[in-house]
Amino acid sequence: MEFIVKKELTEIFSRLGEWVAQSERPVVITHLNPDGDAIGSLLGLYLYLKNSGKKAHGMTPNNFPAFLRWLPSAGEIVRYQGHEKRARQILQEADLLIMVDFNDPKRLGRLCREVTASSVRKAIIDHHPNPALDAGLVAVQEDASSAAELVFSFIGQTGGKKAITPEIAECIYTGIMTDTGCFSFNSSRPESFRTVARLLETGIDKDRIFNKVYNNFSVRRMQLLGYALYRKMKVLTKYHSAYMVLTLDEQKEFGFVTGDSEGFVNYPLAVRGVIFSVLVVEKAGHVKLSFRSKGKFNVNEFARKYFSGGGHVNAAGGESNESLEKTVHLLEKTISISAHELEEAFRQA
Ligand SMILES: [Mn+2]
Repeated sequence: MEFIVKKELTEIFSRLGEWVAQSERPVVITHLNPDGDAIGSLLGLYLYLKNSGKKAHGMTPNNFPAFLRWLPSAGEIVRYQGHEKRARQILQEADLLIMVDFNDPKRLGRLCREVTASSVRKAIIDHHPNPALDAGLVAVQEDASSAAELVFSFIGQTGGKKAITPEIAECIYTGIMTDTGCFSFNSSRPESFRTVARLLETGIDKDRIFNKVYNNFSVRRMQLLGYALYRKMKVLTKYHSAYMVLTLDEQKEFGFVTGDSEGFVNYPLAVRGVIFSVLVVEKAGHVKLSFRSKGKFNVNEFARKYFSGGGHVNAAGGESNESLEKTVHLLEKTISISAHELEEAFRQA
């Protein structure tokens, strides 16, 4: 089996391979509010380390959505929030920290202090631009479909074909599938499909994975989606944009649990003429925003500039500490400021 990665990345991976060989207690860590790529990358790498005889751990800052809990060994992930004492102990005993699917310490939430205070070796495997986390080894490839694809390259390069077990393949496939919206964006590199082909060769059932992740709504969640689209979607035709706002009261009404609004932001992009979509979710004490676009409109820049966030060209997140009302006002204003870029992107779409 051949693994094609950028040359610099091959070198970083071989050094990381040495670090892993020297490590007895590695910990794999991912970001706050983990998505499919975060959990898929974490578990894929965690399982590989465990299979290599390490006393490995996987750690998240907080809980992750129910549609990812079926993944192999998901129950072994240590959640920092609510299990601080145990997490701290694990971090104190660790001799290597590998961060996956993020490269900004802000994305660690309260776990940030523990990670930055640790003096052990740190490495990053990620596909987000502008690394801002202090680490000895930084394996970032921006044009990779997902962090999971890079984890696959690392395992393949270090452990060879046999190291990719069907369990690891399921985790990595989930990461690639979710971060590309089922291969509808971030997935134009032929190498991503070669990776998928190799994952399928391990015998995994990709249709089963799709059903576990996407055809897994609770009745209330499906009704919330219907409500959001019918009652809450605001289309700004002039700006080729649309947004939806979910208040805390509305979330309560629909028995909202973590992950329930996952993917909602993609739906307005299916409307003809809409190239920019925003989902605004009120949280206790702050407001969370998700951004998606079609084509050239850069939501990474938009999120960075106005909502202290970031991500990729077509998918990003951000937040606001203003009230919901003020946040929505700011959103409308920033959309109108971006009229020229939106118009350009619309014309090219
Ligand atoms: Mn990702």
